[in-house]
Amino acid sequence: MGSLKRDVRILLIGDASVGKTSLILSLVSEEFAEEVPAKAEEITIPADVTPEHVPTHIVDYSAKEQDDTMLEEEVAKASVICIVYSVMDEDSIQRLTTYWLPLLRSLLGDEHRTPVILVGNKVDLADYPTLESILPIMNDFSEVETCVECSARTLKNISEVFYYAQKAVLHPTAPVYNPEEKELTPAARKALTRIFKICDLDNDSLKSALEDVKAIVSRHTTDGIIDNAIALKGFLFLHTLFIQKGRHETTWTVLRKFGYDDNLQLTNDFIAPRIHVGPGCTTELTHQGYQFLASVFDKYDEDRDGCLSPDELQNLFSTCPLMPWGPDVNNTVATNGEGWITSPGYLAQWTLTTLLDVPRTLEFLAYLGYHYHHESQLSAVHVTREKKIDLEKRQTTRNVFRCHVLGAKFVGKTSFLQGLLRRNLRYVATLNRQHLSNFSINTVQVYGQEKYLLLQEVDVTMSEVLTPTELDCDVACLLYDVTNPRTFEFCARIYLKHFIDCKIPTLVVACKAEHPEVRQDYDLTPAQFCQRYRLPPPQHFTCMDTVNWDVYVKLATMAAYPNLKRLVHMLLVHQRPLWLEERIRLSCMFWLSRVRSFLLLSTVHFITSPSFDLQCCSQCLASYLMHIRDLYTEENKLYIHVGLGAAALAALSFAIYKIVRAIR
Ligand SMILES: Nc1nc2c(ncn2[C@@H]2O[C@H](COP(=O)(O)OP(=O)(O)OP(=O)(O)O)[C@@H](O)[C@H]2O)c(=O)[nH]1
Ligand SMILES: [Mg+2]
Repeated sequence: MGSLKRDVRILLIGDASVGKTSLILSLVSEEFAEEVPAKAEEITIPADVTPEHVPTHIVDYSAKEQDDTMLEEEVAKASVICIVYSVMDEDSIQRLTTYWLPLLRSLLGDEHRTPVILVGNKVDLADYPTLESILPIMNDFSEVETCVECSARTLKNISEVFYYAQKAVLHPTAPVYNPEEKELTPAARKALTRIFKICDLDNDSLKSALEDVKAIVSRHTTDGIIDNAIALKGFLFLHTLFIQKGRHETTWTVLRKFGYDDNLQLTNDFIAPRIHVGPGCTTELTHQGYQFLASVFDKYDEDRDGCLSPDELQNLFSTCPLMPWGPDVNNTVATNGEGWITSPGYLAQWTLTTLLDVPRTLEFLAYLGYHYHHESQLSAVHVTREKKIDLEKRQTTRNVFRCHVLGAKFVGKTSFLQGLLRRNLRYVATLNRQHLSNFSINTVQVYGQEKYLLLQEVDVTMSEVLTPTELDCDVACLLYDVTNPRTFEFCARIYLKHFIDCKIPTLVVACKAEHPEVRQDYDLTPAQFCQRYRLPPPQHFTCMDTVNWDVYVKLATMAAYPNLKRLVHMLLVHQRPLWLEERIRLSCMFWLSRVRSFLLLSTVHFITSPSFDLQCCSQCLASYLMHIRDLYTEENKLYIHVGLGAAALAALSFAIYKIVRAIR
């Protein structure tokens, strides 16, 4: 990412006989040739032998062999132009300003950006300094990057000419420095300010700068050093100094590292690296991505209250050209009582952006300075494997699940979405309706693991037609209102039209469940409907005072384990609290591992010992029983009995095996 890898094309123009061809041939053969052709062939110097490590083409021009159109073409193709004059030929010096520089402006435009170098040749013939008459030209023609004197005969400064030419292309002055004002251009100030903010990791200026650098800054600026650290003003001063001392490459190396091109715009490669997301795959943040974004949060949460006040949020995005989030973000993720985004809410919002619009996440990671610590933003994003494979393998590594929420008008979709942010009706009533969002996202525990559940309100109340994108979710949630008899029919129709044949798990939710349920105007009651179509029974939901959080856990569980439909269904039918499901799973795992180790021990023992070793076996059994005694509580009784039964059965099988072997 350091410097731009591209070709440099150096064109030499100037009056006849000033020594253009000789200069080129002297550079190539490292000796002066008395006889030279009118025009040298184009020369390409491979990257590894040039000082800046870029392939360089050197192109000669001769009026004897080329007409104006050919010159025009070459000028257009050149990345830098050397106008050669002879220090001994006053005419050739005059013609720099009367002919050559105006010609370039007429061909390339008055404000052209092709750097020009004035090259005074045949300095071996002059015994007095000649540059004085040339330097003022630089003030009148800002495109002139530098002047250099040389001799093709003595080889003096020959390689410097080409080095300056390369440098003028790779580290041009015009975009970063205004020589008339003797200061950085506004674009350079803006870019360097952004870089300063990114490098200032703890938001208290650059403390670690070298002491002598700080000394220089403090000598030349009033508040360049604050609290023994380089402040923004000092940082900008340092770069002005680098450019004034001809060390443009220092400033440009910094700018390139942070993604800037020659026009001080962030390059496309930098903000939009290619990422391939195949069909059925999703995008999630990696651990590195979360870590980086969390560190940005910590840096800007200046009062350490775990929330971003509007000012802190503004500062956080001050290195970006625009705010990525609108006012609706406060109703999409968790906030504090004042509506300020909390740290988990902030990470949830990035999770949402990464899932729905990964190019935007990549772009903002670049603006926020992800490259300062990592090679590319791609390491912050993970493309999940196809959902089809997850279903085949019956397990998923995904952490973010999409749930589409559908329901007739006024059934309570918005409140259901807000409930995921643990907001009750009273709180929702205080919100500005215009800032409400169609999304909400929060973390939910699924079998002890933290997963993101993203709810999206899909508005199909009029058409009842779902597009493939509207169907693209991990779980569907159909809402009806227990107080309105005409709301369940919508759920039933949507289910029968769209979800009955697809593999998306579906949950019917009865909203406003604090009220008594009225009979729905539909052939079947919601419970009968769910039973007929083998759906989990309708889940009652209210967010009047406290929110029924269980529903979200169920949705996330169904999304995470779509192929365990029956199990989830069974658990939901019996309305067991979730801790019990967790307990069953953990207990099963525990007892399985116990039985397995017992079996292993017994097997090893039975197979290796020729005779039955009572002592060893009883030791093994004793330790096993000790475990059981510790765990034998009222709650665990059932599972222990099952475990013991399994172990006994296993032991019996081995005994039979042993006996059969002994008989044979
Ligand atoms: N003393 C001295 N003579 C030089 C130097 N460079 C070139 N010459 C001589 O100047 C004359 C012109 O050199 P060229 O290299 O042919 O000049 P050019 O600019 O290519 O000329 P055109 O192709 O006609 O435009 C030749 O006689 C060279 O030997 C130099 O550094 N010192
Ligand atoms: Mg020539």
